[in-house]
Amino acid sequence: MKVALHSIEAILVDLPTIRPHVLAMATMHRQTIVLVRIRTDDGIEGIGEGTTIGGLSYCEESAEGIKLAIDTYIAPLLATCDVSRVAETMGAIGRHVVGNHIAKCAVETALLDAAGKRLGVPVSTLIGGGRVRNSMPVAWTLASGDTARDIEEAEAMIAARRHNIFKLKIGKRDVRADVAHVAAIKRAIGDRGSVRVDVNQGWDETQADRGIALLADAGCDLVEQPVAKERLAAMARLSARHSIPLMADEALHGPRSAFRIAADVGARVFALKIAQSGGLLPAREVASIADAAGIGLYGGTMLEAGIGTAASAQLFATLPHLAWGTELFGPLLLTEEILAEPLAYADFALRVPEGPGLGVAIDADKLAHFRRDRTAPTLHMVGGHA
Ligand code: MUC
Ligand code: MG
Repeated sequence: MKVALHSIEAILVDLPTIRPHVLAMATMHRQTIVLVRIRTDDGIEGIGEGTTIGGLSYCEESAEGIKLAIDTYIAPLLATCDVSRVAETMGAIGRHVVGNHIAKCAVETALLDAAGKRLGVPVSTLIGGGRVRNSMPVAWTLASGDTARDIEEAEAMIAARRHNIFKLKIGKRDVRADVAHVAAIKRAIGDRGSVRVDVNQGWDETQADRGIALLADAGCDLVEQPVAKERLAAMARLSARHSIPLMADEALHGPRSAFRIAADVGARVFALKIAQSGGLLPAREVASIADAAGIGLYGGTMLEAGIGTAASAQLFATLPHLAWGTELFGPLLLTEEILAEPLAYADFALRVPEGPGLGVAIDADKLAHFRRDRTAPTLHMVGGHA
């Protein structure tokens, strides 16, 4: 029986970060999530999240643009679909909306959450034939902008048994200063943890050649997106020249880009992100391409809050290989918890929620307090009913 859309809301929610998060392209003091709430005419509510980083400095989508794409273009398309048929619905959206992967991911997540609740199964069962793991390692990003503070933070994380994989944000200062920062942190942590870096496209090929060689000497395990995302040939040359694995992040936008990078041997590891891929279903295709090409997988984040993090975990729980673990720490970077019951982090890992759909629920009071449109909410009704 066809299930029609009853209503959809895309809500901007501004949440402060626990400290400034310093990336090559932006310093974050807060995170804005786009929370999507879909109600279907069989009385089910599905939730999703679309989140990007640093306004428009990280990619082509901003939080405000994601909301606009959903309200103006995707909501009317959803009104014509059987929304219980998630792949078909996303196919219809894909024929009319190019790009806008984060907006599509938010909507697809809400549809999958509703579908899982309708059938009484977790999203992992719906999309991946069930789980191969119930928990997964979670890295922490050291990005306070200060070496001593980063070391203190890493020590506290190891002592609390919360994280022992650390991703360092570099690419903003000159190569030598960045490498000295990484080397100091690796010296302090030693064999108690893995140190990796994310250059966020900050280097040209010559800087990358120098930087990667020095990072390998400093004991760094992985180098993420050293050069601009379009520089696939440079990534391939760097990958061939250096033994330290390179990871593609911003260069990955779903299966087609994954296929191209895999064919060009442009990376030995993929940062798999549901948002950048355009949803959990296309992200699963990216994972299959990686597996077929012998490329390792790392479960990436766009620093989503609890809903997007739970959605990512539902997918990552189904992947046969997840050699590099994940970085699903987004909710821990925020001062406020938007979920009624927070995700469980312990023993260096995140537990995948168990219940139907995403297995998480929103804290209504927190949402009411932190939504940007506190005074005038926008709810799109289909067919005029309440
Ligand atoms: C990125 O580029 O990977 C993920 C973790 C983090 O600290 O920043 C993000 C974005
Ligand atoms: Mg990255």
